[in-house]
Amino acid sequence: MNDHTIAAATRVLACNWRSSYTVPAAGLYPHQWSWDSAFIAIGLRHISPRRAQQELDAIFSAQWADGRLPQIVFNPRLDVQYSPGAAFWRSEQIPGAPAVPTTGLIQPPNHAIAALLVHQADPEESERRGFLPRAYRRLRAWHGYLENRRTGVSGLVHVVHPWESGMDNSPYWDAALAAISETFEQAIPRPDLDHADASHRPSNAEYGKYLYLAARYRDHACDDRDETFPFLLEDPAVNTMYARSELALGHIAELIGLDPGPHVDRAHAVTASLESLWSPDLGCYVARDVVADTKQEFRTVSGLVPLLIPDLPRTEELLTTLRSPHFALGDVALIPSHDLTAVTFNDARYWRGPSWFNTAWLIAQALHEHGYTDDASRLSSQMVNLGIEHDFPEYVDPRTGEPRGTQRFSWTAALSLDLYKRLHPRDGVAL
Ligand code: 2M8
Repeated sequence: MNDHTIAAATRVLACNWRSSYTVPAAGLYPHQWSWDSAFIAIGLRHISPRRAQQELDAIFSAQWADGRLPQIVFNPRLDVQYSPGAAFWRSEQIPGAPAVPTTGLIQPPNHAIAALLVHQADPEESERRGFLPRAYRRLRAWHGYLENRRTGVSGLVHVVHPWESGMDNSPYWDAALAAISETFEQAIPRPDLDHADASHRPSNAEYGKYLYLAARYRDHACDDRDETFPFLLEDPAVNTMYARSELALGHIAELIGLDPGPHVDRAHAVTASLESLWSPDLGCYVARDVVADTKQEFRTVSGLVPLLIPDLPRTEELLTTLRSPHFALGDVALIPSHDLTAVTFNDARYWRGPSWFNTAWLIAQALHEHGYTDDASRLSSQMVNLGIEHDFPEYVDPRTGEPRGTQRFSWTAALSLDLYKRLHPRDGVAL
């Protein structure tokens, strides 16, 4: 990447900008997605700290009365272009939903991490616009929702749908979905297949289960007190981002003159609870099915993301797994989303093998913070080079680096830009 290619990343973000937020990709994802926006804001802060604040403000303004930040905020004018859309969710009929149409589901809580970085990019502009106190109120309510409505006896947050993990067709969800005999009975539109190859996307059978679960949640008014909900899983990456975001929220609290203590305590409590997801056989964390009370013994990139927790006792073991033939750090184009040696590995299909730029960013950040600066720099360069070579692909084949899914994908551009700026810190921060 050079200055010319910084311009290319900037162009993707400019083309995907829609007056107050950025769509993940113009055709495939025409609305605002929650965790995408947080990753996008991390890149946008280098171009326009103000736009980065707006990006987060847009998702905050769709917050539900109970504090949840929705997975998707819909642009109702484009409802036929994505499924399931606003007409499926009918959020205007659900008590506590915001004025704008949204889904009732959530996505991983990476927002406080982004808000802190966005503030730090231009503290004066942040102060002028009152960004931090406003963000803090929204984030405290969001984390309150996770603590009060989504945390079980294990002390960990659970997801009620594969979409909530952001890693939609991860093998973690296979057994839980297989145990559900019902499927969605109506026609299942797949406008996604107009924009990406069917072999890169989840299957129709998976979509049947996805829509069944989404409709069931919607029909229970998205109320988390539904005790018979058939899908409840604890995911390592979701809980890591929650713990890490609590640390960021503690930092934000301090910056606005409040007590960081409760946030730091919460981060430590979640970190301690994560231990229950450790798999000694696999050398990484795994998901737990709360309904069946079983661990899902798969190596996925989600199980490595806890590296992002500063005082994690398992750093060395995770690094060994990251360097092993299962993830082959240094020998692959980019870290795969699933174990290269597993029978369930697929080099093209979404979150069952392909390499993603957001997880590579999380791991590069973690490697850097743990002092593995060479590994972090190598990984960052790989990511930046692949991003520019293939016009910012959604994901890539882990071995060849060939692009998969869609292109001109916003978080790929944003996070490549972020790493580039930090690798070449002329006017940015050093990695
Ligand atoms: C993918 O998920 C959406 C549903 O949320 C889809 O396939 O239609 C995932 O990769 C998810 O992590 C991401 O946030 C979303 C938009 O980029 O696309």
